[in-house]
Amino acid sequence: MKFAHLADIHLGYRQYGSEERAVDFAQAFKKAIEFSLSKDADFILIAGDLFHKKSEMDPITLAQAVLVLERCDVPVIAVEGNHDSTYFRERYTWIDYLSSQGHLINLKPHFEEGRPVVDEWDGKRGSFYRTAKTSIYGLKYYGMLTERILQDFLREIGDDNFTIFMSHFGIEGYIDMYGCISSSHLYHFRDRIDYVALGHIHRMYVENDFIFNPGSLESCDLKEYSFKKGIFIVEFDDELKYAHESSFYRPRPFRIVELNFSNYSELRDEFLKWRGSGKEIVHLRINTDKNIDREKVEKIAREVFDPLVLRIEVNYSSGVLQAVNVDLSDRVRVERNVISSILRGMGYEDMSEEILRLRELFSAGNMDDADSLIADLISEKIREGMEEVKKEAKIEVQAEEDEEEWKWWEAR
Ligand SMILES: [Mn+2]
Repeated sequence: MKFAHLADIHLGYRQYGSEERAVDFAQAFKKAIEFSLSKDADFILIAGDLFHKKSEMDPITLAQAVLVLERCDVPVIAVEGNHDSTYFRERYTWIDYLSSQGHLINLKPHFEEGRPVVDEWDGKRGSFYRTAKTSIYGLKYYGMLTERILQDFLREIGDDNFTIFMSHFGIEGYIDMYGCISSSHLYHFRDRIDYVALGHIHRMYVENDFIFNPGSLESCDLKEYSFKKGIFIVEFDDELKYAHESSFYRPRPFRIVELNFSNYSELRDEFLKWRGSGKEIVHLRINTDKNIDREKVEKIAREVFDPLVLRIEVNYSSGVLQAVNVDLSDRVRVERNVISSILRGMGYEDMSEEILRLRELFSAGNMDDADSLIADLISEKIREGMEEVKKEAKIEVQAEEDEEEWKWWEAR
């Protein structure tokens, strides 16, 4: 039995506004699938974030997914990631759409009385799928509720043959990222689960030949450039064998150049030392204590680097501002107290932790995590609001929906 494990494909990501970057993501996906098929995989796993955006689908991105998936003559089994899914709002996702068209199998539980129900894939829905020698259980990303749902879900996993648990969340300790979960929840079920297939963190890691995260294929962010990325090809007969593969493609190169500015001709000489093969994503960090002409810098950089994308960051701080000796932990503590007391005064004390965290994420420029946190907060507030409404009106919303609503997506 052999399978491929992919994650974090991010189709449709026009990084830095570049159409070519969106093509890079699609090419990487195509090559990863072709490679998996060439290795005779019996099935292919996509552990979340096939698409970069939850909505705003365009025909090219959809075609990039469909044209590749169409060529797969083995099952492709997926879960939704934070980029694919909108948590609890019962919305039809693009992964649901691909599933309804037979391009892949989208595993996710449904809920009864707030608990996940783990049932077998029936051709339209389900949260586990059986092949001849393997059971695959899939749980999508549920924001800040993932940890709680995970514990309920794992208890439902049966003790079959080779068992894979696939989901989309980070494990604590690999990267400083919002929403990571302790791996102890998974080890608790090690007697029943043979392979944990994760996505979310865009960097490869393997923990005790049990928890596997392949990393993304391309860099979604400058800081991801040095991460080890690729896919796993996994084989199981009597023992587990695996290889992390990335030889089948070449991610777009990033070039980060940091230097101190003195004059324009020296700048050109410095750039020449850093020149690469062209069509790279070039990120310049220029430290200076005088005003510089950005357009002039850009013109020189374009001539030297012939970049696909050029980004220029100018730091005027050097030599102008002197560092003030402040105890950072003290400053943070004072700031937290001030913000907490303001929020308390405004009746928002229950949200002060989240607001402080948001402030940290914004100041670190970590917009992706800030976006996730905001989406979580909103969905949590909507959920709380819904519960209040239900309590007050004392109506069984669920029963009514079941009878009245036309489930058009089932009418294939
Ligand atoms: Mn991702």
